[in-house]
Amino acid sequence: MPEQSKSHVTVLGLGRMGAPIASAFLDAGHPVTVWNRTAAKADTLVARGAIRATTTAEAVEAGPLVIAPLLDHAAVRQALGPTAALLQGRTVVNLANSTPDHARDLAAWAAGHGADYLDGAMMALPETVATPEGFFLYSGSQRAFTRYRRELDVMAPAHYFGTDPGSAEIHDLALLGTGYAALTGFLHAAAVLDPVGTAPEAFAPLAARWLHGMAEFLPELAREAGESAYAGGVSTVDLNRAGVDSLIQLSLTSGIATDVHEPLKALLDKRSADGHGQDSFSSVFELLRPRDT
Ligand code: FVH
Repeated sequence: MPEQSKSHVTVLGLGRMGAPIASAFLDAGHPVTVWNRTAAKADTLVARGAIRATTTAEAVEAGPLVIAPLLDHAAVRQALGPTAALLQGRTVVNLANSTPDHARDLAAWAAGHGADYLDGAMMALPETVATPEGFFLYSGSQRAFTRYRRELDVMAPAHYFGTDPGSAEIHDLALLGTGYAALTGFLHAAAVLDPVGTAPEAFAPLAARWLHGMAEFLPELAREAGESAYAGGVSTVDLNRAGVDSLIQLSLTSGIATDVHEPLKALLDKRSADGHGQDSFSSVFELLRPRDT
C-alpha cells in the first residue's frame, strides 16, 4: 500500500527549540514551511528542503497546521497578529512559555478568527526534541489534539490535559517549580561544598543518585498529601525542622546565603507551632494549598 502523504506543517520561530522541531518534521517526511524573524536562521533548514516564508502571513497560508515555538506570549501575538484574516479553518499550536491567562486569551482570539487552538508546553531541551526523553503537554481544542496527534508526536510524546487552554501552562509551571526547587538546592549545595574543596562536577553524580531516591519517594508523598493522611510517617515535621536548621546553621557559619532554605524552615516552624510536629513532612502541604475562607 502506498504511504499516505504527510500533512504540511508550518513552523513559526526557529530558535533553540524551533529549529530542531522543524528539523524533526523534515526527518519525518513532512512538507515544512518555516518563518523566522531573523531570516538567516532558516538557511540550514531550507537547504534540507524546507520552504522559506518571508512573512508570517505567507507561512500561515501555506498549510492547515501552524506550530509556534516562539520566545513568549508577546512574540506569538506579534507573529500571528497580521495573519488573523487567514486563520479560518486552521489549527494554531502555541508552544511559547506563558501564563494560563495568556493561553486563554490567545485561544479566545484564535477562536474569534475561526481557528482551533492548542496550547503546548515543551518539557524538553533542544537536544531532546524528537527523542523519548522529551515530552510535550497540551490543552485546548480536543478536536485539534485528536486530528494532529501524529504530527504532535513527531516533536515529542504528547500528553493532553483537557479543554481549558490554560491547563498545559499550569502543569508546565508546576513542573518548572518542582525542578527549580531541586536545582536551586543543588546550587546551594555546591556553595556549601566549595570551602571544603568538593567541586560541583564531583558532587553532581552523588546528588543525582540522591534525587533519584527522592523521586521514588514521590508516590508516597503524593498519597499522603492527596489523602491528608499525615500520621505515622517515617519523616516527621520536627525531624526535618532539625535537619533544615542544621543546614541553615552550616550556611551561616560558612558565610553562605540562607535564602534557599529559610522559607522551608518558616513552614516547618509554623507546622510545629500549630501542634503538628509529629505529622509527616508532607503535611506542609496544608500551609500551601488554597484554603476555604
Ligand atoms: N531553550 C530551552 O532550553 C527551553 C526548553 C523548554 C522550553 N523553553 C521555552 O521554549 C520557548 C522557545 O525557547 P527557545 O529556547 O527556542 O528561545 P530562543 O532560542 O531565544 O528563540 C526564540 C524565538 O522567538 C523569536 N522571537 C523572539 N521575539 C520575537 C518577536 N517579538 N517577534 C517574532 N519572533 C520573535 C526568535 O526570533 P529571532 O530572535 O531568531 O529573530 C526565535 O525564533 C520559550 O517560550 C522558552 O521558555 C525553552
